[in-house]
Amino acid sequence: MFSKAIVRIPCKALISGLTGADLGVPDYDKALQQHKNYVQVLQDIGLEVTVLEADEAYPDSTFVEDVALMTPHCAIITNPGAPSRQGETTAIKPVIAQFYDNIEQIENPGTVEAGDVMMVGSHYYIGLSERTNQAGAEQLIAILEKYQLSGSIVTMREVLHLKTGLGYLEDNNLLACGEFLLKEEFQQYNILEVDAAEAYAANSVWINDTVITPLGFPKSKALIEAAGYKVIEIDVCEFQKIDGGLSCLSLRF
Ligand code: CIR
Repeated sequence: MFSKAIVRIPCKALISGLTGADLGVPDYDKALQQHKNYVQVLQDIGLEVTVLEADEAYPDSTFVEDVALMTPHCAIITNPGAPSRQGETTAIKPVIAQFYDNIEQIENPGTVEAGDVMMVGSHYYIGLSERTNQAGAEQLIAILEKYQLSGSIVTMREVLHLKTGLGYLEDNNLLACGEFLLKEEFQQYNILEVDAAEAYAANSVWINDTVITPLGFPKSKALIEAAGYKVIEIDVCEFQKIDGGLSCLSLRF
């Protein structure tokens, strides 16, 4: 169960955030409103939310999930693989220090973005992506093991981050799409197959028995409801334009 979340208000520079999507430029005012709604939903679910000020130096800084991995025993500040995002870690560290005594750090030449890390109980799957490299994944596994946690590496090639195509919903239920459907290491889970046309909804997030899912993906919503969850839809289409999903917008712990 989670009790807290950290989010960062999108900055105006968000409109020039990194993207591989061909969905146009985000509307900043709409993004701000969507972010407010997102925070409201987290609060309604019962999380105590720390809302950080916008940071104009970093267009993608609203995607706080990527700069830290929060575990029950320690927080790990990552080392983003995207050069334009590397400085984001400096600003998040003092915030996390308010909540954690044990803070670890991924160092060069290792890179990790925590969108590539999926927690399943005390095990952490780490996707090797364009942002997370082998050295970073190995450092992360060594840190996890220091705290009696474990990690393993997942190869991938189709999506930006591991959790772009996967979402663990607890109780052995795993939302999955595309290349992840047939991966050996995930066959032990009850795979909820997200339709390829709704791939964006694979990035849905379990929070204390509620699943938040992006608005506009009815088949995925029905799939998650059929698995027994209460579902709340949130419109995050302005963030989708720059490859951001629901999980990326918060650190939950
Ligand atoms: C980026 O490319 O870094 C941002 N535009 C989107 C980050 C999305 N984060 C995530 O999937 N965890």
